Amino acid sequence: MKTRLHAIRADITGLSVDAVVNAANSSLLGGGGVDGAIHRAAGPELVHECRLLGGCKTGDAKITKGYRLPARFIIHTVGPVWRGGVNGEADLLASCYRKSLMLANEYGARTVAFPSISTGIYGYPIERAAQVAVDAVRAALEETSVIAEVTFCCFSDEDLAIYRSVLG
Ligand code: AR6
Repeated sequence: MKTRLHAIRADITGLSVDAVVNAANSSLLGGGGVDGAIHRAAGPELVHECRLLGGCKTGDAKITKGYRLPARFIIHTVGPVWRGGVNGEADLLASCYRKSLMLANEYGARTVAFPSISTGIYGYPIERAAQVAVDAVRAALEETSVIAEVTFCCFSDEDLAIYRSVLG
């Protein structure tokens, strides 16, 4: 099966996909950026479930229900903080995409949307992050069977142009 990869500009909280990915922090208890938007839109029950998860390591991912989102699941992953690129950032970022897709596959999510992990508050340069994201998703899809569509959900036209050029 050939999985469709595409990039759009949208607010990820409104997407009708099986799973949306959240760019969280290791507490999993909410924050700013896309994390704050997802928690606000999903409602207060989300943080109750997150409290039971015991946090999440950088590069790892955990799954919850989607609550008031159109998405059935939220996959919470913790991207690396950019520290110049020589501290394992690319491997950790790739791991976020890979672990998120493995969880989506395990839970039967056919359609998955990612925000541009680490490129906001965590400072990862967008061009580099987009290349890591696309490469990691393509590689992980070799090991999944149920995922039919992956959406890169960009928040600005500039980010969208970069993702589209990386996707080719
Ligand atoms: N839909 C899609 N993308 C969004 C949305 C949205 N509603 N809101 C923001 N973005 P960031 P990070 C984009 O900062 O860099 C939080 O406090 C945003 O423009 O959300 O991984 C967490 O709790 C950018 O392109 O995540 C962590 O502490 C992308 O989402 C920390 O921020 C990621 O930006 C994580 O930082």
